[in-house]
Order: sequence, then structure tokens, then C-alpha cells
Amino acid sequence: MDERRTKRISKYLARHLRHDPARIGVTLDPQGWVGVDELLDAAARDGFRITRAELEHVVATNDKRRYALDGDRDRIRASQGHTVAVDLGLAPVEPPAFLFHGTVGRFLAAIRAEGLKPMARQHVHLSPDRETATRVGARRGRPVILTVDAGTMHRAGHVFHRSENGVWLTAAVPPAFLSFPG
Ligand code: HQG
Repeated sequence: MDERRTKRISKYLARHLRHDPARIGVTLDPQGWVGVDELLDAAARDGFRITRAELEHVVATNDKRRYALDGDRDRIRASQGHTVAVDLGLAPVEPPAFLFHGTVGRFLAAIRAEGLKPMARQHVHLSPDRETATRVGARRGRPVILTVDAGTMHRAGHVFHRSENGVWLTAAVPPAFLSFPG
């Protein structure tokens, strides 16, 4: 399948599995799953026909493994990034000593004042390494990488989860646990 088609399908899935399932009349279960047949039928009604094979291909080859099929391969969900309320059912895990967050200069004043907030999403997203954080920040402009003292945060009682595709999630990061470059 060509790259453009794969990307279009991935974006379509993100829109409806993370943000706006109601737009095509599907309902996510509380853990964010929806039946593959239900999703593909709804997509077809929406004029965006996706075959089962294409869907499997996107799940398997997606650069960030954004989507997961369940054990029976009859349900699909986004592994993270939701703006709709879902409980991914992830167990709390102890984070590494440091995690990273890629952002851009225009947000720094607010982040210094109030820390990292989930904004529209369900969690603040943190990266395990600077390279990944740099890519996240670069979506919005010249990336600025913040270091999160995750070990200290965890000892202070903050809960961390790691999504199925390796993104670290937490409710918020107060300014005391952040270091800014420069
Ligand atoms: C910023 C992509 C002002 C925050 C990525 C970020 C990631 C604040 C933006 C995933 C703030 C929110 C998530 C505050 C945070 N005041 N701005 N207090 N606190 N911000 O997209 O982390 O490709 O919701 O720095 O790779 O950029 O979609 O979060 O710039 O994993 O799979 O507010 O999305 O993954 O933006 O990205 P986002 P994010 P996918």
C-alpha cells in the first residue's frame, strides 16, 4: 500500500479512535475499543472505504504503533493520545529517573508558571529519550526539550503509565519537577 494511503488511513483512525467517534456514529467502549467491523462499516457509510487488509497493514506498520488490535483481532483502539475520556486500563509503572517533553518557545512562559498540563488530551505525554521529544516538539516549530524529574515525581506520589507504544503518561507535571534548557 502506498505511503499516502497509509497516512490517510492512520489520520482517519486517529480522528475517530481518539477524538470524535460520534462523527461517524461509533461508540468506543470505556477502554477505548471499537469493533473492527463496526468501524469499517461506519467508515464506508462516511464515504471512506477501508478494507480489513488495509486496516491490518496500518496497525502493523504504523511508525509509532498508534493502534492496537485485541487478542481476537476483532476490536481496535488507539494506544494513547485520546481527547475523549477512556480508561486504557494501564497499570501504574515506575518511570525512569528522567523523562522528556518536547514543546516550543511560545508555551514556555505558561509552562514555567503552571507546569505541563494535558491540554485537550487525557494525559501529559512524555518521551523516554530526547530524540523522541525533539520529534514531538518539532511538530509545532523549533523544538525545546524539557527534562522531567520523573523519579522524584514518582517518589512524591505521582502516578505514571506507559502506553502500549512506549509513550509515558501522567496527569500533570508541576513546575518544580521541570528543568528548562539554557
Ligand atoms: C503544551 C503526538 C501552555 C505542550 C506526539 C504541547 C505525542 C502547554 C501542547 C502526542 C502547557 C499540547 C502528544 C501549559 C503543556 N501551557 N502549553 N501549561 N502544558 N503545553 O499535542 O505532547 O503523532 O496535546 O507542550 O508524538 O505535543 O498524535 O501534546 O506542545 O506523543 O501519535 O501544549 O501526540 O503523537 O499538545 O503530543 P499535544 P504533545 P501522535
